[in-house]
Amino acid sequence: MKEGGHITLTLPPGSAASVDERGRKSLRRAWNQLPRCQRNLIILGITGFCVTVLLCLSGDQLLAASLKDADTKAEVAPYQMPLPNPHHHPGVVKDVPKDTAAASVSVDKKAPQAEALSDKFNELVAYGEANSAENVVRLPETVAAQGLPQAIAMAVALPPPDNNKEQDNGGIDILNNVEEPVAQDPTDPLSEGDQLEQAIKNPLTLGGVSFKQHLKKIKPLLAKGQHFHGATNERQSAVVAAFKHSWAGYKKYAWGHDNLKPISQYSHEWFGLGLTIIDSLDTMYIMGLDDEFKEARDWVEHSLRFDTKRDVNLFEVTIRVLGGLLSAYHLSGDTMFLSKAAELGNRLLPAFQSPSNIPYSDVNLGDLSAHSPKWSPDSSTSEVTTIQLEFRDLSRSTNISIYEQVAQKVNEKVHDLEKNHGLVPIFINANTGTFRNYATISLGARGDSYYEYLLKQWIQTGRKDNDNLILDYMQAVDGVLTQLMRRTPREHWVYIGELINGKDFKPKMDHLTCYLPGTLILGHQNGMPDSHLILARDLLDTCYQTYKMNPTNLAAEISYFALTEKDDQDIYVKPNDAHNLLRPEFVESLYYFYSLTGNRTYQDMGWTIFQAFETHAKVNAGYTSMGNVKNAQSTRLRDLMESFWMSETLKYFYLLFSDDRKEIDLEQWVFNSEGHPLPVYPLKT
Ligand code: DMJ
Repeated sequence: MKEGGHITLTLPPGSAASVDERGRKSLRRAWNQLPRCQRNLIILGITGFCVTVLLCLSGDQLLAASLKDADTKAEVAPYQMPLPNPHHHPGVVKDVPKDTAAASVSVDKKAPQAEALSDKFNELVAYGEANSAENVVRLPETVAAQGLPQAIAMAVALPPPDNNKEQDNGGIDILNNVEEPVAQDPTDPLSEGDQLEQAIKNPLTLGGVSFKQHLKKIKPLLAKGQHFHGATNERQSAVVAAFKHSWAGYKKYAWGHDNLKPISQYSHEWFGLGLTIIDSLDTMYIMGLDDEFKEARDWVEHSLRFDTKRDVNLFEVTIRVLGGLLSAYHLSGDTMFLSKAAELGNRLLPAFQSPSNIPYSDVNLGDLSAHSPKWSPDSSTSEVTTIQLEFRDLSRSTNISIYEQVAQKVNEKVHDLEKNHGLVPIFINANTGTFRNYATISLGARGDSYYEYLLKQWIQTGRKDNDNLILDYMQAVDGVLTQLMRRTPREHWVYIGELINGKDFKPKMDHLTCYLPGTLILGHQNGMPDSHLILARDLLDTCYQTYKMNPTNLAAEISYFALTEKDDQDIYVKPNDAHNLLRPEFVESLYYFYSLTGNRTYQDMGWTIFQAFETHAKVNAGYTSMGNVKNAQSTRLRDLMESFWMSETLKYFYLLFSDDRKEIDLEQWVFNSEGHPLPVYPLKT
């Protein structure tokens, strides 16, 4: 029955009838004349033949046949370019998709969707060509906001071609789409691990090209720079004078070193990164100290080196150096600072190569390795959660995603961990990614800025509804209110205690915790409940009292609070805790209260404290830490001027005394934990 692929029906002799010769009538007559059994046999034969043919064809051929059939009838749909796997297809975007895509989407000019898609695609291809660095994934806000299909967005974010290598399309004919591309994660054009490796191996590059080349590509994204008018009143001028005095001592005795020892008139080295210069940059810019800013800027450009083989602390270097450089960049618009920040960001990345995504605490910037602290297997919780503002800003400023990605993973990891009413233990292990069992819970040392950065990151990223950051923040403040907040028995001072071993209440509060009123009022300004504001106000009063209660009008590092009336005093300081390191936290909170309410009482409170520093901390070569704030006649000068004095304490004094309480607009800027303002970004849709 089957001959050369043609089908022939053989009818009984004598009754054979050809369709061509006799027409339908005679064929039907002949068929009817056949005996019934013969007709049945013929039907059976035809059916059997058809079944055999069907069984011989493959499923694919059948589907192709049916689709081909459908194609000829249906309107042609716009062609979606297949997504090549960037690991197997270097350079395919640059060489292939523009024309292919354009041709493909214009297959049917009548389809309205196709034209719109074509426009968007071409727009993106143009953007992709201008930003062909390997790990660029972020789209310009305007484009991203249009909700463009991610598949197409990804196509333009693929690696640039390596002209020295032959094109390897992995056997897939993209032009003819003969084989399905390998499915890929649309958020990961290069793979995070590869991006990380690339940045670490080449710390002087961004996205595989030199800083200069990369910055040229992202020119439209670069910061424009801000203008400040300088001091406008006596109090501000007094702060500027204090800054100049500090700067002069540092310049004379410690230039290029981390800190000044103003008593011995010598330098103090910690990381060997000129911390005081970098921490002071934005303060000088805001104060309008142009000459000082210029000499600091030139030192950063010509003398700051990150390639020394020395361990540094990830958190400290991130908030002081990375934050300081980024802030200087945003305020001045000088891209030299951004290049330096990018190099530092690359050199800090080894910290994130841990099994858990929780970073190691220590990084060697020269040999590009990282490890846990020498004294413990654990990192401090506040340290690993107080790097995100800076790493995110580095990503958004450079349009290179890896920094934000690694920092965001820490957020996610910590979010998933079990907490005590939203409160976190102060130690976390970078290898296991878990909190240390029975670790203390505190809003002071090692815990403080975890809570600060939940709120500030949420503000930095445009205040998304129901974001984990703000949900965790609200839960944590509830935990503070229910688990840690107490009042003293007589004078009812509100304070925040600690939970030793995660459970036993201790009525101890670090001065560090006095950042909290400022953070709480900032949160309230951004929609948090009134209970936060009430706590903020009460705690601010207590913090002020920790200054006013001492004859120096300066606060001690740690204060204790009475639990019962048996204690002599409601607030007291133990001899070993009576030192003052020129810390900023209370002045910082006063600044937020003034900036957000306009109430000048906070300025007066700050002025009292500023004068106390003038009286007790000022020495010939600068300002110094003290050993004892409880005795105005014997403060026991300690001989260290930490860089946060110029980065934070003096900056917050200066802004607190400003006639313009929005000299830095808190709607547009968010201060990092070291007092460096960074821009607030619009919400990504
Ligand atoms: C600063 O380095 C930062 O404010 C940090 O978050 C906490 N400690 C000091 C200032 O006290």
